Amino acid sequence: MSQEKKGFFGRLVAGLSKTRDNIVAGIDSIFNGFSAIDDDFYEEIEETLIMGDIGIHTTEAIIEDLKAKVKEQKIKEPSECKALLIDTIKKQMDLGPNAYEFENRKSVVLVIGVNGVGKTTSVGKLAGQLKDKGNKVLLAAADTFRAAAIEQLTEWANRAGVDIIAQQEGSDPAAVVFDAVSAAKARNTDVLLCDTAGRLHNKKNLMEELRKIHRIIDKEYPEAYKETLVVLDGTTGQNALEQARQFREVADITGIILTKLDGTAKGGIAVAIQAELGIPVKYIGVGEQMDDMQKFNPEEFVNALFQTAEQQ
Ligand SMILES: Nc1nc2c(ncn2[C@@H]2O[C@H](COP(=O)(O)OP(=O)(O)OP(=O)(O)O)[C@@H](O)[C@H]2O)c(=O)[nH]1
Ligand SMILES: [Mg+2]
Repeated sequence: MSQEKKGFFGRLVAGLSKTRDNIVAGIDSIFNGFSAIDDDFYEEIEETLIMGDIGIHTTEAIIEDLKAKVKEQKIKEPSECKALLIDTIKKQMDLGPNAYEFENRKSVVLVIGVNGVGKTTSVGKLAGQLKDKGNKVLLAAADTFRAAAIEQLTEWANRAGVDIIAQQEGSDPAAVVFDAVSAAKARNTDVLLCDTAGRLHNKKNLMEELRKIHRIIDKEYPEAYKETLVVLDGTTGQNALEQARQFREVADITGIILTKLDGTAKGGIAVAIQAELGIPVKYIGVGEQMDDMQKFNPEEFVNALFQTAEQQ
């Protein structure tokens, strides 16, 4: 295993330690503690997955799939079910082939989400990482609700070494996006990343504003590839799922950035989001620094969650 990979994996595992303690310790004791595959065995697995925030519907689907495989492969030993369970979850989390297409095209990435989930931080991290890969990146400070929001994004732009388009506090966010799109076209920018507000006077205003921003991008930059990422705070568990549902009503969400997995017992929510909403988790945040965001790798994530022996 390369040094780089080991570093990432180590961090991922460390970041998910609480999740692991909750889910995996439970799962392991079930796989080792039962001598027969019976209803009690399945019930215990079900309960453990739900406790780990994988969600009722998703858990039921996982259990059904597991039961079918056990029957089909005539498995008798509870311990043999662990690999099957892991495979089932990995299959649910598949990202599809075009998950990161926006990196290779002239694109606009809109980053949305409720307040405090980590939008601005994620935009900053993404800007730095895309720039390092040779992309020409521009930021749009479309959260004009507070002056501090613009300052915070400006700091990230400096850290990442990319340009930013901003206006003063209280200006129309759609106008900022309009300016940013013009600048992106004029400067031959590869990726335009738009930070947005998470809090307005009420939720209706927020959703209206996002619709308006979408319209501007569609009208002024129809040739751009569009990516809309919803940021969800991994520590909020099932609430995060509900937020994703609400944002889906105003935008064609193409992916999720799941943040704060470094301090949560609820990483299982990633599985639930993918399975219940069909929206892929594309990035995970595991800290506050530039390189504390990683592309989501279902294989590694599920292995980290269950800490299978091969990673030791
Ligand atoms: N531990 C940890 N903290 C994070 C992560 N992502 C963001 N944060 C922190 O969460 C806090 C909120 O992050 P912001 O990026 O300001 O969130 P936001 O969604 O832009 O917030 P508003 O603009 O107020 O809606 C900051 O203190 C970040 O440093 C993460 O992956 N892990
Ligand atoms: Mg912000």
